[in-house]
Amino acid sequence: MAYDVIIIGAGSMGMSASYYLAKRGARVLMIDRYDPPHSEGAHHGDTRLIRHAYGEGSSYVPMALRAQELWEELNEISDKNIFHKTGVLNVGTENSSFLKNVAQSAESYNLRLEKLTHSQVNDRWPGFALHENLMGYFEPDSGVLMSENIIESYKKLAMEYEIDYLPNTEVQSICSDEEGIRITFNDMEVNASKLIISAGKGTNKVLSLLNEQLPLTTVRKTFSWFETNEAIYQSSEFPGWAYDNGNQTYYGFPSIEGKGLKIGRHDKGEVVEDADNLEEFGTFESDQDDVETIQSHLLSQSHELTEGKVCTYTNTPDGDFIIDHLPGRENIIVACGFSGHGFKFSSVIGEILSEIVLDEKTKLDIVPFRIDRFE
Ligand code: PYC
Repeated sequence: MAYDVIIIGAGSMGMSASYYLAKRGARVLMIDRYDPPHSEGAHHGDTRLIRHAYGEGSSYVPMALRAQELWEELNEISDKNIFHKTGVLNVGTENSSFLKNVAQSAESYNLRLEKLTHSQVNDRWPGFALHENLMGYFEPDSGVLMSENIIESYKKLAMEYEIDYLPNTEVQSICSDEEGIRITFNDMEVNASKLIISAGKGTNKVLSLLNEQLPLTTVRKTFSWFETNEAIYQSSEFPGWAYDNGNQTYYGFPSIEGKGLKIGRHDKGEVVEDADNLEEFGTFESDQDDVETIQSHLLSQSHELTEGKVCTYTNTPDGDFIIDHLPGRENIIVACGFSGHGFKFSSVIGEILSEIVLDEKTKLDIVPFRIDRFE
């Protein structure tokens, strides 16, 4: 059978693309070497933040706002919980470039944003104990996405549109020419007009089948949960948060459905050569020390660690994404290098990938994500 599109990689971006393409009538084959959601990539650990007043730069705001609309649509049609509107508190020193970007993003796009001193933060959320050199910008309309529920929901919806899905399958070869795409796996060959490669940390391994490589670095990251039953840390009372002091970046979540507070470090991490064999949580002293230190720095109470996990970021040299045709191969589209801040956009990136595959002009600007910026 010939497909309109084959998607290699059924993580957050590939799964969402499969849904938006199938919904629009495309014949889709999706292949993954695991069966997402799983713990081998970048989408596990229950939760991710969505921030609208974007500290990484205001050019991301239109994407964040469209992503939010699509999350709300998914919330309506899924039988799972997709989004908790907890709000997000962005914390830092007043002159940090992250907070300046947050304020600039809100001003440029007329977003609701409250500027708070450290004591206003501590009075409003007794779970915080910010030092006086810190301040906060609270965005009330953003919050927490349930990442694994999202992957399961897109998968169920895409299957209802009768995509073909091959989990636990490794692609053996890819051939692309003016006739289209041919791939082999398990000694079978299938054809398609287009190919999306959205294989996360496995992207360069897939690209090596085409003798291509992109400037991607895989980094081992950790995140942890801390025990708390206190009302002040539950999602009805406590927001998601992002902290940037210019040297260190952390993020955190309220306790959702009794799971405890979740905290992770966004900067640092170990560059890995073999991304399929990560050292387990606790291998490095910093795995535990980092998040314990930040608790005592930002929160009014420290809590006991109950669980820690590892995941990977696939980083580009500039921290911005790659969403583009592979140079010289108009029928291959690559979506990768989400650099630890992509999940919140996965709904809109799925929509964008569907527009590219269907030869439409994308509604949002994806020029900043072109591959030729690295030349
Ligand atoms: O981009 O907000 C974010 C984020 C949270 C956890 C990892 N990245």
